[in-house]
Amino acid sequence: MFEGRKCLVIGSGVSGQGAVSLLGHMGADILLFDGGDKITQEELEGRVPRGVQAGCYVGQVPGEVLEQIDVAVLSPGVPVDSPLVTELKSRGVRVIGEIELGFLAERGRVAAITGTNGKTTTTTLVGEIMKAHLGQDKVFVVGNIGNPYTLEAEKTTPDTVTVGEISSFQLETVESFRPNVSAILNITPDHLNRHHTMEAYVEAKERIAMCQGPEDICVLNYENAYTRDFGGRCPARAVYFSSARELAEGYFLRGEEICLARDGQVRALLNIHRDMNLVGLCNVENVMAAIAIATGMGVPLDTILGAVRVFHAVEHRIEYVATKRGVAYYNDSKGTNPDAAIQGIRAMSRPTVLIGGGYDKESEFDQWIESFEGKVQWLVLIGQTREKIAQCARDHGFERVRMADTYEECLRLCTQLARPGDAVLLSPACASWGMFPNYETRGQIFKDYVNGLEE
Ligand code: UMA
Repeated sequence: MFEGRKCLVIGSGVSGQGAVSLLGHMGADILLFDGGDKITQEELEGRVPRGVQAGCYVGQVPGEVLEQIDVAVLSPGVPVDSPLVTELKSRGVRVIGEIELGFLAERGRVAAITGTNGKTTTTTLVGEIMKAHLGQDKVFVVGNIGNPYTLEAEKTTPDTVTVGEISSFQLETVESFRPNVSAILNITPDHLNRHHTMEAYVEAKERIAMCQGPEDICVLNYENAYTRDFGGRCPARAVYFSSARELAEGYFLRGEEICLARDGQVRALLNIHRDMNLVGLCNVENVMAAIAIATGMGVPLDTILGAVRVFHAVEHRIEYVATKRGVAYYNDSKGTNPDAAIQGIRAMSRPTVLIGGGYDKESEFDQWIESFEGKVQWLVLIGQTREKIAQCARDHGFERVRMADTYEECLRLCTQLARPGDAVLLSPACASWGMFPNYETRGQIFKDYVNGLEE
């Protein structure tokens, strides 16, 4: 498919390295480019996977080289409207994303999950369910979760299942990607600095089902206006779930029971307190979605419920860390947008000292502040967005705001402000970029700090 074709991989992070590796095995003539200002030529060359040949360019690709490119493969972090990509498109170069490249090598079945929030938990749970059904070595969990699709795609066979967490960044550049079961968990404003408008963000998310047909399934949240509406237009068969009302057909919450309505019959599947180890309504939704996805992939209900019962919270997502001097610490570093952070606050059952702020994605914080509802005692702010959030808090009459210049200062301040019986919650409503390389580092530093506190 790409044999002998000149392929330019843009971005040399984990996705770019995966793409180079797969293209190498496909016999492509590879060039690797990175536009980062901190990376040197030597470092870039060091990122080319062993056994693969690739010409490396830092900062700029010379015009005469651009002229020879047949295909460009974008890493998710590369905007589709960046000058280099625009130039390549104007030259008629085929531009695809790393997920599309992975899918071109796929030989098995695929379940793909997107949504503003809940993707990682749902993807991990679906992966666990599929492993319980097929065995560890028959399931690949890939995508935005951190494991590039291009590193696993060649291992797939007609008996394997790939479970992908697919972000809007990744969906912008799919062409033929066709999951057997897709899911859009919810859509709320996020990444508007990249997609510019909500319409473009929603459109990117909907691309997950773009190539599906009536024999495929798309799992959708009935309580989100965007995803509910999409069910009417979606090319796959829509299967809904709802945490707020009883559905005539689909998965819903009745009291403490997750139920399935099918062919006029309602069946209680599991109790959200007894049979689940996850907290918060958002996780009830994630579990309902995972059951719907796994059922769509042909897993028997008993296997699904068995896997749900033993599943624990994903790291950095409303993760309980420890209780020190009567204060319970929760790491929700993955609360990288206001909507996710609202779920974090809802899951708290104690007065809460909240850590907020970080990279500016042009989010609006009003609803997040409104969700404090007497539960948040103090808001401790860090990062680029702290002034904007502080102003927004004042506008909503919330005055108990403190500023910290460094993360260390912020953590110490939280410990001083929290009283026995309180919770300290890291759920910043912002991405970590600018202060940390990723949300995992932000969460890990928090956990190390908490674990180092005296009992
Ligand atoms: N780069 C360029 N030009 C650009 C932008 C970046 O050359 O215009 C270079 C950078 O200098 C850097 C490299 O590209 O060297 C980084 O590429 P990348 O940003 O695509 O990052 P990867 O390391 O390949 O990780 C990506 C995802 N990153 C992003 O979407 C920003 C990871 O998601 C994902 O886990 C990984 O692929 C594997 O699929 C992270 C993320 O933050 C977790 N995702 C966002 C989110 O969850 O909100 C969408």
